[in-house]
Amino acid sequence: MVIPGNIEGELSAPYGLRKEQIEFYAQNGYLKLRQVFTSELLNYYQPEVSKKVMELNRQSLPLAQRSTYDKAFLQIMNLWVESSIVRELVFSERLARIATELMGCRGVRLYHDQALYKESGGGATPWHADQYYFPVSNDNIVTAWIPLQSTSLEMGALCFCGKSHHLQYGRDLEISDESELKLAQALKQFPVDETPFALGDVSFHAGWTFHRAGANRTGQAREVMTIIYMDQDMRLVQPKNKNQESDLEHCPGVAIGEVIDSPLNPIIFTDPSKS
Ligand SMILES: O=C(O)CCC(=O)C(=O)O
Repeated sequence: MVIPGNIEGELSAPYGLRKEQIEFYAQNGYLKLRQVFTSELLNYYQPEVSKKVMELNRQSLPLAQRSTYDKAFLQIMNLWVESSIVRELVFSERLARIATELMGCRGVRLYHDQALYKESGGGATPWHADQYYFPVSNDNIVTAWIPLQSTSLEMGALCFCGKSHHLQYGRDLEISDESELKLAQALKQFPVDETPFALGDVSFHAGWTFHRAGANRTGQAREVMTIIYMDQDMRLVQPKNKNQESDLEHCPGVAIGEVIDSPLNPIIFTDPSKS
């Protein structure tokens, strides 16, 4: 299918990140950006992302019978491999340039993408930091969270704990009832950003920033696409827990100590002035 010219242009044109926004990310470990994409673009990709989620979903248990993790969302990874249309969004230069500028590295490669669909009645996403799951050599890893509809707190908008990327406590906690309980206590000293997302808003959070989302108390699924970018020079390290062991599947054929340069981890953007 041929991509409409205006959408192609929007995917690649720079967003125009300001210096104070880069500073906010460095200080707080996350950044919420307004109107990164138009509703036209998101409404163009939403049907394909949803189609792939439905096709690839293997979760068939009713919500009441699932674990806390599985109640939080349907999680479908690496849609870009399954759909040439979703690939266009995941390879957006606009998004990858933002990730590169926020982390101050010379470029970014894909760790993986994932759709996170919180069903109507789906549970809360407990407090956690993503980097607990990643066997990587430095902290330059960031998730872009891209809602495919306007997302209220009632629907499960993502919330961030500002400055929590400096906290060492809780870095050994997987997503669970335990992480929710222990981190809710430990994070009381930090400011929480709990605000809705308009359609077009996109957030970026660092690997060690603690975040959560409430339950979906609306009658509509909360449809979100995410892209995890890492420093293009990131190396694989020895996994430190069973979840990092499982995440090796995202870096096929890469040996411990090597740059994560597998076919599943393409470079999406390199800053021409730093290449
Ligand atoms: O979408 C959610 O509920 C959680 C998202 C999240 O934890 C992430 O993208 O890192």
